[in-house]
Amino acid sequence: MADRRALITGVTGQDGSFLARLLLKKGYRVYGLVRRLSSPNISNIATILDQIELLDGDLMDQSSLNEAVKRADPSEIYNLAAQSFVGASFSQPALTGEITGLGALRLLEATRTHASSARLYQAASSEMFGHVDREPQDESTPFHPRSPYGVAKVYAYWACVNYREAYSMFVSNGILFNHESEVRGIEFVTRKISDGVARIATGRAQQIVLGNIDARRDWGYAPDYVDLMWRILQYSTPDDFVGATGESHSVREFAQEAFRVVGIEDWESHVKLDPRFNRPAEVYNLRGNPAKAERELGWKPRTRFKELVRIMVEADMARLESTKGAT
Ligand code: NAP
Ligand code: G4F
Repeated sequence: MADRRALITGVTGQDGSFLARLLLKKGYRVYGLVRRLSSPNISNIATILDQIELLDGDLMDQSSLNEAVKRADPSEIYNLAAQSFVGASFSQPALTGEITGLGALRLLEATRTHASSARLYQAASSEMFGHVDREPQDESTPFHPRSPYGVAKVYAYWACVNYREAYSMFVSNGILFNHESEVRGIEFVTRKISDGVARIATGRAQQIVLGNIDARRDWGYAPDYVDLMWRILQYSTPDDFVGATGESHSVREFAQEAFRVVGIEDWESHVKLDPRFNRPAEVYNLRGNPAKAERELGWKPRTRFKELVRIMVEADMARLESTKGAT
């Protein structure tokens, strides 16, 4: 087997840490791009630090990306780094555009110049569909982004298509719907709920404060989705694929199910609504059609909604149990 070398941007994040483990299992040599922070944020990759090589770099900085690509000399590049929180993109729109949009372009340039035969995966998003005019959404659904984050992802998506067409590079977009896990960032609604429910169940808190609980999302489990990323880069040609479960549920249903896992029935008395968490423009309903990924790549999400909620709530309960006495 040829030397398989992968460079992952965003390796410290949810998806990056699952993908690094998957690629290590497959025998890849794994390089992870990390940006300089005053307090290193490596908890998600702590157990594999001795098996991967970290390279300094930032999607805001072209020369660091050039150096990282040269050093890793990768056969595959996974661009997972982003300012990925939609809520924050409204308060930091230009930063989000720089990292999430132009950052992808900088990585494409580094790849074109220093590793033009590498295959590149771009973490595109169902947020690009935004204000949808049809359901379910698939690869042919028009984009109508509703946030600076969504706008930046649309830019990155088209930059990838352009590099594919202009330079014949192997660049593919995975248009993934929401995927969550026990290491999901605490500001995202699913983890905010699973953590909040665990705190309430263990007597540490009384309430969870949420925004629009009627919003609906197509939620899957992150380990299933990093497998899809890998499959997309093994395909015969560069192409774009939707990754989704095909089911949508409301935030309200997620909360109700999470409270059910810990045996709390009067869940509504523990949920307070606060317009502070509403967005200037909301994406009300997303549901994807993963038929192309299933047909062409043999991919199917394995973890369904109730199982996902249970995994997340039980992980937060276990974490709180192991830190008894702490808040
Ligand atoms: P995440 O947990 O927020 O991870 C984001 C990663 O990007 C972190 O490793 C972060 O590093 C890194 N990063 C941020 N700014 C950077 C910069 N300027 N230079 C270099 N690295 C930077 O996100 P995720 O949920 O794993 O998602 C992975 C990717 O998929 C993202 O691009 C996201 O937009 C996209 N996506 C996610 C979903 C989903 O539901 N999870 C769905 C569709 C698309 P630090 O640790 O230093 O902050
Ligand atoms: O969990 P969220 O913040 O995720 P969102 O906005 O769907 O974005 C995630 O999925 C995208 C894929 O479609 C990714 F591209 C993106 O990087 C990210 O991973 O919010 C989900 C829904 C929204 O409609 C939001 O308005 O939940 C609603 N919500 C209601 N109360 C809340 C809250 N969201 C958050 N974060 N916090 C709340 O209190």
